[in-house]
Amino acid sequence: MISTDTDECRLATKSKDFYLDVIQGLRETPKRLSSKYFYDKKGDSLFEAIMHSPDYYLTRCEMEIFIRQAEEIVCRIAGQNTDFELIELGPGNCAKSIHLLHALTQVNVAFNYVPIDISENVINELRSFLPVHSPNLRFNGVVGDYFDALSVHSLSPGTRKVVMCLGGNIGNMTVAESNRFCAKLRSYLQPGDQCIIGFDLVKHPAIIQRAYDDRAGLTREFNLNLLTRINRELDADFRVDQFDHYCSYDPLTGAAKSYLVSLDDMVVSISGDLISFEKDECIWTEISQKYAKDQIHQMAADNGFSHTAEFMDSKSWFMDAVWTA
Ligand code: AVJ
Repeated sequence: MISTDTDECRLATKSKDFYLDVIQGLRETPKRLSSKYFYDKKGDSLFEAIMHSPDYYLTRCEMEIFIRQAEEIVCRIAGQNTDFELIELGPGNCAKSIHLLHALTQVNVAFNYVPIDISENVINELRSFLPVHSPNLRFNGVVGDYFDALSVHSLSPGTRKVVMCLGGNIGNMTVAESNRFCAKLRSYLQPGDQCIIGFDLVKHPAIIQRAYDDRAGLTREFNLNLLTRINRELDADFRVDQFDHYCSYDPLTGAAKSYLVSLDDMVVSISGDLISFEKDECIWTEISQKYAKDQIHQMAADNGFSHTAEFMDSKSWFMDAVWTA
């Protein structure tokens, strides 16, 4: 394997950011770690398992929307009959969007698919999968930060844009952060451009609670894996068996929050920095925000979009909203 200076440099910067985020978060009160660090190799495969878990409904619901309603979604985004660029933020294995891509190739409209992901792995997988699966698809994968990639450089200026953010990824932001994200997204778009955003909807609290504390213990393992990753990549000595997974859903705010609970008083070294934990102290590791339909309509309006269409699964548990700038 050949590794160039820039590769090594990028790697070094990456793990430095990870280290700084971890140390800063654990020095805060209350302590916190960012859910964006869940996704190392083990985390990716645990998340894959979660998506297949009977207790985790989000993926199945959104999949149903894309399987059953792809043609209607296509009407909303390709109706104008102009060429466009279909940009997907965080495409994963593209299992949902592939249905939309197929439906789009059935209608007479030219488009270029641009998956953008921070993970080089994800983009490389798509580079080998897409040409086999959809030989006629024009696509151009981009590795990078969503907004860096969205800035005109990597995209064709003047071409109409449709930006997808599926999977309830927006749920990993607080409501305030989501509003900032939508406002920023809007600032990269021109009137007539669109976005398709996946929102997990409020529902019986017990269903949501179960999704983030599944009976097979996959979410627990997924949450705890963050400590294993910190041990390995940041030379730390967390005793992972001395932490518990805890999730609580608050129906009044729509926030499902996950925590790691320290089971004892302890001191942990992270690359030589010492962090102490009290028995029962919690590290907040994730938010998965749920939305009421009205809140989604309001979020569109507040950030310069009109809420053009909405697509829901048969249980009305998940919504893909189409917004027009
Ligand atoms: C990938 C952000 C949609 O919050 O539901 C799954 C991640 N965390 N189980 C979510 C997750 C715990 C997931 N998203």
